[in-house]
Amino acid sequence: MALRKLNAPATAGRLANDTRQVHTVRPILVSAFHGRVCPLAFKPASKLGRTHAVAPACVAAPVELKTGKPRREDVITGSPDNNVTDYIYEKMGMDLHRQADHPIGIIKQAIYDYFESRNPGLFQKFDDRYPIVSTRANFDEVLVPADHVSRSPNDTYYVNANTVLRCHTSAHQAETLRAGHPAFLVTGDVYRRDSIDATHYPVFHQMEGVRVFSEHEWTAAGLTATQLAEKDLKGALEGLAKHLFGDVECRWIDAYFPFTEPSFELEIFFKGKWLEVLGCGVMQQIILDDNYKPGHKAWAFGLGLERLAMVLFDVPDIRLFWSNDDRFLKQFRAGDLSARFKPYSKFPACYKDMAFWVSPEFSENNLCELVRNIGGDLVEEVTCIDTFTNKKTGRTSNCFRITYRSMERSLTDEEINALQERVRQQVASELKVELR
Ligand code: FA5
Ligand code: MG
Repeated sequence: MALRKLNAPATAGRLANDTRQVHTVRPILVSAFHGRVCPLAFKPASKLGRTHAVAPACVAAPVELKTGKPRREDVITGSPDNNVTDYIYEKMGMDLHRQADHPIGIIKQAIYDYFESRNPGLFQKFDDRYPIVSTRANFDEVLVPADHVSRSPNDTYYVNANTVLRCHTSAHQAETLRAGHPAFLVTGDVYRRDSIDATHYPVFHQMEGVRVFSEHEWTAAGLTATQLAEKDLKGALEGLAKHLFGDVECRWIDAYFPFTEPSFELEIFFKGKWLEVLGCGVMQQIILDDNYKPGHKAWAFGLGLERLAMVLFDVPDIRLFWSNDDRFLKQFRAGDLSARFKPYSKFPACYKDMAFWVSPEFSENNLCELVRNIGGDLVEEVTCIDTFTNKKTGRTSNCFRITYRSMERSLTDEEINALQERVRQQVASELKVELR
């Protein structure tokens, strides 16, 4: 992942991984600052502030209750801003999180059960919110600044200029608070143009959690409002990690999100690397004041359900969750957290390298999108393995390695060569780069 977000401003790069300081303890550790950034954790140069009109305070507003698979013409609209592909549309409405025997459905239920046992009856649960939302809900109402990288069509799927496929379940925070709920869990499919590897997929599932406190609660605890929210948040999530994983090695990382302060990410040590599984923090006061009632405090989190399911069930590649293969699906059963994925066989990978002179318009996300549209789930990883700038001409060359591998069968050379040839042709014609 070293070159993720090639296009992001230097301050937002993921390249600072090795400079971060983290303190690690078992089973959970609390940490210090690190410079790593994810799409929603990009800190703009401008100071956080209220840069957008947000909804006026109101007590109860109806929540959009459309459900089911959206119609194709409501997603692939012909608008000049539309950048959703059929590959993405096909994934909509599959609702893996609502399938009781699917690992994503199992982990959702396990998290529900945990919160139910910790605070019986407290959390309202929603798992059928429509995934097509306004830019206002997805960004403005959670204070995402106008110049934030996550708003770019390079990162987000736009249905039209004012409507997106939600890129996080935080899109439902404000409306659910306005409906008057003091504690809730919202689960759904979310969509992002992103890099390609074993832990990133353009469609995945998140669960948003929010809990509001009132003044008597922090007074009774002898804490400030923020202290109580932070303490309860970390206690809840550390308890969740223990409930799901037992003695797994975890650490807290200080983070940045526009909608929380302070903010944290939780990472779990999985297959030799730290894997980020969630973002969270103390909700920005203005979101609560505008959408709930003044005089309260809240925490919020957003969990990546695939990431948690990978750790719990020992699933090595995120593409497996979309498999129709019974050899995968039959390994899991509702309520059974003890299943561990047994690979049916590891098919060989095939690597294809491709070098080109980039142009200012080039982005890794555009490349990944193009490769995914041609190769579908046969694409395991796209990674930049070399980059250099010619001193004389000032031109920069990138070499990307595309790894093809099926989870289900062996691939033939002819098949891969044909795919790679289409990739090369489209890269040259659509990405404004010059193949070398
Ligand atoms: C968010 O989406 C914030 N909305 C989370 C949040 C909510 C923070 C409430 C504070 C308060 P982030 O972009 O880091 O943050 O994504 C959250 C989680 O989604 C990640 O930790 C990871 O588990 C998962 N995730 C992100 N991108 C992908 C991807 N491409 N594939 C699979 N999982 C992903
Ligand atoms: Mg993150």
